[in-house]
Amino acid sequence: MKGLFITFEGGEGAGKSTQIRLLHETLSQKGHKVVLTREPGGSPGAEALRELILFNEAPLSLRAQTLAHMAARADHLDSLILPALARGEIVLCDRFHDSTLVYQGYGLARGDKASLDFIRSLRQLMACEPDLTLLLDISPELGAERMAARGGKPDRYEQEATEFHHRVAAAFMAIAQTAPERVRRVDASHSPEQVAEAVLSIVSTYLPQ
Ligand code: T5A
Repeated sequence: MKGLFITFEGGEGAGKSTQIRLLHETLSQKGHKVVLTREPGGSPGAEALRELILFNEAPLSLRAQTLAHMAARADHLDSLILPALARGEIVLCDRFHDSTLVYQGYGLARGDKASLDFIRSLRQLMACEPDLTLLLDISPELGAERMAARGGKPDRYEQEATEFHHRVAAAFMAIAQTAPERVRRVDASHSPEQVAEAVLSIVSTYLPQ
């Protein structure tokens, strides 16, 4: 991979979409070629799967949800992310592998070893890891307040109980602690401008001179 692959992670309402948009604007203005994308989704096939994963009311087993996220990711990687990286571009992706480990592995499966092994083995098969992951960290309560203020139809995971979102927050923090060379935590409780400044100061050290 010649390009730079940056992912944004965090719980509901952490401000990922806001920050990834601001970073996209800033980097594009500086003359970088930047692709802005998201998961689940990002390519036509993966966006179709997104609807099924997030908004279809039929229950999906944990393994089916995991495989559906991975299937969407495979299409997204093959048709958008890997070609952009091969062209030397910067790819900014709203959620990626860590979300699967956190939401399916720790949120839904509560850290069950067989489920974590299942997810990790699929992740290994995908053979694509970000160069940098920005973890936008806010409390589940503040995230829920922001989501309530924003409104809109809640998806499959937003409807989960408060304890689920606490497990998600704890799992993201654990990942940041176990992979400090890749994952950088950003305090996302500040204003959008302050968070954007913190994000840019980290990203700047990864940019080609
Ligand atoms: N998922 C995803 C899995 O379970 N497994 C997986 O493998 C993957 C990839 C995706 C869902 O799928 C799950 C995780 C998710 O539940 P989504 O619709 O793509 O869902 O949405 P999320 O990624 O969850 O993002 P959200 O829509 O929840 O929020 P964001 O993007 O973190 O936050 P944002 O920027 O939209 O901001 C939310 C509100 O807060 C305001 C914004 O204006 C907006 O109204 N805001 C701020 N307010 C005050 N101060 C700030 N600093 C603010 N920043 C933003």
